Amino acid sequence: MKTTGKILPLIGLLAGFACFGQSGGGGIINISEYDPTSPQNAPGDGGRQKIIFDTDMGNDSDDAIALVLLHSAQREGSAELLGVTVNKSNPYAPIFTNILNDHYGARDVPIAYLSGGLSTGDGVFLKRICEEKTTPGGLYLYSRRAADASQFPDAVKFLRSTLASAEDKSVNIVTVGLATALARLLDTPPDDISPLDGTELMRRKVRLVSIMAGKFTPEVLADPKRFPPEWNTLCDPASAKILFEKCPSPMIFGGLEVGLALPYPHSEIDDISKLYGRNPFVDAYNMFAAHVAKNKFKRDDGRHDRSCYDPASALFVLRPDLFTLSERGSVRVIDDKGRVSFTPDPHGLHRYIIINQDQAEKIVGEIVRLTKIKPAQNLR
Ligand SMILES: [Ca+2]
Repeated sequence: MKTTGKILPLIGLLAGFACFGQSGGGGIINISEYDPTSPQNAPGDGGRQKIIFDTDMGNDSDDAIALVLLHSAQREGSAELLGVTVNKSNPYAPIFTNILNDHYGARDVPIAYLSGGLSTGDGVFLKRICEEKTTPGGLYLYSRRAADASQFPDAVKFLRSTLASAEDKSVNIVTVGLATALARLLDTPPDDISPLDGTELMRRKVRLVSIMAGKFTPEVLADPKRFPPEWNTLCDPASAKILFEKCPSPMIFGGLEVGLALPYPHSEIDDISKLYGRNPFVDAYNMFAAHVAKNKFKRDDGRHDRSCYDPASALFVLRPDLFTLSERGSVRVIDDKGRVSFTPDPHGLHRYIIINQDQAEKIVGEIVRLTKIKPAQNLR
């Protein structure tokens, strides 16, 4: 079951809310004091943040929320999406990503695919949406450029080439799935794409890694082995360990508790559906909500306000002013189940996100605003 890691730990939900209102004892620092990328902190190119979105698209619907958010931000001018790397090794995952890109007017945004990864299932909605036809035996309901996953370039080569051609410290990586692709990137040697190895490429080119991974409530931090691991690190703990230990770039961790505090109202999805008609993002949300309602809450009404784990990490790059960060430190994978620890360290490259109720409401408001902007497909 692909969703249990995010859904099951109700204790994480309670702990997540319990962390609201922290302000001092743990060395909490406001974003205004956080400047890991100085003097490169100010985005170039007219304020547009260059972003690579690294996703396990299909394991949850919040990856789709995050990608739609980034497409809207690109249309508004605050983001430039350099590409999407799909780290879920199911052939429908890049095709669904292709469908979303096309529907939101981002046909030119490259998609790359990681084969041989550890997450391979069809998930709740990938195959259903990708295979839906307008009539039996007719055309696909949602257009796509690619007929199959073999048409997408390799994710690790794509990461190397995209970073190699980027300006120094200009690229934000939003990674919201398994760490497999980034771990493989870090271990790449120099090649015909770049004389730099993967670690050096990241050191030179990456401004920030905004990652959805781990749990950082006071209770979990005090004794992480008492709690189940978070889904992304659970799925590929070996790659998470490599990424956390070797990544030379600042990393901002959005823990499970952050997403749990950010429910995307199902009523807003109903609005989008009424406004714009059939939409692959709406379909994914509704199918996953029905799945959670039935399997987690034993209800058949299909209603569930999906948690915004991944959208939080995407929005952080664009609107860091909406978030608060922990002190600096070091996040480490501490066992083969993907549990993580955080050790304060004034020279550490890692911080985790902390939000209070007021911040949560503002963050949800901004996520909803961006994802309700009219899809390009519906402008025709
Ligand atoms: Ca994800």
